[in-house]
Amino acid sequence: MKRIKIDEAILSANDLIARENRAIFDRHRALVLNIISAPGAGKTSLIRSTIEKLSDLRIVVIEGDITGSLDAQRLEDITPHILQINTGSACHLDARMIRSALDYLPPGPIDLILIENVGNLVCPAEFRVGEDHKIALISTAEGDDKPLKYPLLFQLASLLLINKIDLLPHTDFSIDRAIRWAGQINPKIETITLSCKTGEGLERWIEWISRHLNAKG
Ligand SMILES: Nc1nc2c(ncn2[C@@H]2O[C@H](COP(=O)(O)OP(=O)(O)O)[C@@H](O)[C@H]2O)c(=O)[nH]1
Ligand SMILES: [Mg+2]
Repeated sequence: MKRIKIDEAILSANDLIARENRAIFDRHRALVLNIISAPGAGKTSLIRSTIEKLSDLRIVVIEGDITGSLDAQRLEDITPHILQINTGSACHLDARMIRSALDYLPPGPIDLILIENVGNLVCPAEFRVGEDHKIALISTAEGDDKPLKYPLLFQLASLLLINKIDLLPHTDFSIDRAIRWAGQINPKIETITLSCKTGEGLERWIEWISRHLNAKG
């Protein structure tokens, strides 16, 4: 008798669909960023600022929520290209969910696809969806120990964004500690500190995106 470990089976099935997603993304020549954070760290705010700053690019947003479409509604005035996925009880987006949204991509080239994953630092990191990069977003309001407590995300992410630096005077968050701990888990991770509220640091995030768009050609 062979006992199948369900988790492994689910994950490898997920990875097969992630590969299909990747092929679809490649046909559109899109750079795909999977943005992962705890609830309230600033994913929707970041996406809004990004669309505003990169208004000459063709950008599609995929919104993942357990229920409802409040975040999509917050973006509707600046882009028509929003695909909403409701995960039901699932605390993450998986490759199959993303695959079902890709039938609704606008035709032709797309520069950038921004995926707002379900707010959670654990499960979203476990599921590849065919993205180019996972972006780990934390905010100064939630403590600087997140890299140590949720290492998988920081191990897999290409970039750590530390948002809400405007709140630093009111918190005990240490940027140095957060960067050091993230670096211990993933020496290759880059870090950008920013505030979606004041706009400080956003230009470095935009430069990071431009660099990766150029690298894709
Ligand atoms: N002070 C401050 N508030 C922010 C910043 N970025 C986002 N917020 C606020 O934090 C709350 C949650 O942001 P949201 O983008 O909805 O986070 P999400 O749940 O990760 O999508 C909202 O009230 C935002 O206005 C920031 O840089 N500074
Ligand atoms: Mg949001």
